[in-house]
Amino acid sequence: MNLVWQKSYYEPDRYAGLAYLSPDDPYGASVIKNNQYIFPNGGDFLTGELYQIASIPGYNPYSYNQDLTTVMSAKRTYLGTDDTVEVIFALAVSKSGLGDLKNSVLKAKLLSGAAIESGDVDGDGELNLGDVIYLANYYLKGGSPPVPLVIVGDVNCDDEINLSDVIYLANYLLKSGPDPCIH
Ligand SMILES: [Ca+2]
Ligand SMILES: [Ca+2]
Repeated sequence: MNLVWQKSYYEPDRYAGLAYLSPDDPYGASVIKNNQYIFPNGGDFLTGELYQIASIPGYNPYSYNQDLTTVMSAKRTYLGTDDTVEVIFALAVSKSGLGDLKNSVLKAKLLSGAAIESGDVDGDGELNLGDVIYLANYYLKGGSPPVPLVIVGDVNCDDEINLSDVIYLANYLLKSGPDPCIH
């Protein structure tokens, strides 16, 4: 997930995040100090300053607790005169912790129509046997549904969630079976 987030200093469970959803990976993201980049200039960047920040590839966090701004930049795209490009970002806030923030971003991703990977049904960011057990519990024992939306449990993309998904996921993890599908 291409997500940059900031955590409230005063409210530990309060988060705000910026995610780049499509068309591909972002070029870079930086967290910058407001009192250095914004306020001294009357609420605006100096000429070339924003370009300089946005030209740094990768994630460049600034982790000191103070007033901060997040800048995220896309890869360079070359367009003809009649071309259009659709770029989708998501802004999310949460008062219930980082997991809730990530789930909100994934929901936004689904709603935007962007591709979403299946398989991490417990939403912990990893694909492992815990997901097989979680999915089996959901289907067989009425356990908690896959998060953030049930669709991530349909790992073979046949529009149903049933025992074949549990087996498919187990095969992938234990027997090098095919990858969980992308919706
Ligand atoms: Ca997982
Ligand atoms: Ca299925």
